[in-house]
Amino acid sequence: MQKIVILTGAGISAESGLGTFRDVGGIWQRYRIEDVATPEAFARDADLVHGFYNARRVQAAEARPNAAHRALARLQAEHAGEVVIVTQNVDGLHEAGGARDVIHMHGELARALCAACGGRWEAAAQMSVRDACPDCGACACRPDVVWFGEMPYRMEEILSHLAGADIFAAIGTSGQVYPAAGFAQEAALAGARCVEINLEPSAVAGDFDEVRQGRASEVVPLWVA
Ligand code: BV8
Repeated sequence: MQKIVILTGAGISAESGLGTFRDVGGIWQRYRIEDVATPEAFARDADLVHGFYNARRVQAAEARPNAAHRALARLQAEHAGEVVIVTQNVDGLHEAGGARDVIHMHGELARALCAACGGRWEAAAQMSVRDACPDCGACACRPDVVWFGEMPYRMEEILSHLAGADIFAAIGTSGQVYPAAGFAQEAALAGARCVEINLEPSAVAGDFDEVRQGRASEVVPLWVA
């Protein structure tokens, strides 16, 4: 069995009703990254940042996985140990669709992080910086997501998977955020065949051997079959 590494972005959750970032009307057209998705923003106005993530956490909790999430879970189940899902998404829809061991390189809305001691715990639906850390008691909690200027999680592990990939697929991502946008080149260096599945060609479509255009819930089940 060939090793398959899959990177997903906001586009795979779009049909589950969760907003993407850079499409028309996207999140970054309604909020400025500098106001809600950097450590400096959090230091400046923790309540504004928590409000931004609290609203998304409620939305994500109400969302349901779509056929694309379920198709990737089937692929994983049919090829135990050979299919790695890396997601830029902070929702839990891959797990809700049956996927296992998902690598959340940009963190998870469902997790809280203590900025004082590094403790992590399950986030309440509505979080505030005044919530006391269950480990150290400090009131310094933040969403456990990776902001711009912060190192994404589990990068060594991800790069190791890419180095051994036979197939790399990027699904529902605009290819505008690094290091994720550079993964196709990493995989190609290892000799992997790279496939992009997206509504429109991404900013790095040229890094792929094949580009399949369409909605994830339609194209991914066909690609997995
Ligand atoms: C890092 C947080 C280094 C959680 C996100 C200056 C200072 C510091 C860093 C930089 C800098 N300049 C550049 C950088 C690097 C920076 C970067 O890449 N910036 C870009 C904007 C140029 N990257 C970073 O800062 C990263 N860290 O470099 O650290 C370092 C080194 C050492 C030590 C310390 C640090 C961190 C990046 C992570 C930032 N956090 N999210 C959250 O709020 O969610 S990233 C943000 O964009 C989103 O969260 C998302 O995860 C990510 C990618 O977006 P996409 O998922 O691709 O979504 P998008 O809307 O863009 O595209 C959706 C696509 O789907 C579209 O193409 C659309 O056509 C398609 N689609 C829509 N519907 C469908 C569909 N496809 C199929 N079916 C459909 N139905």
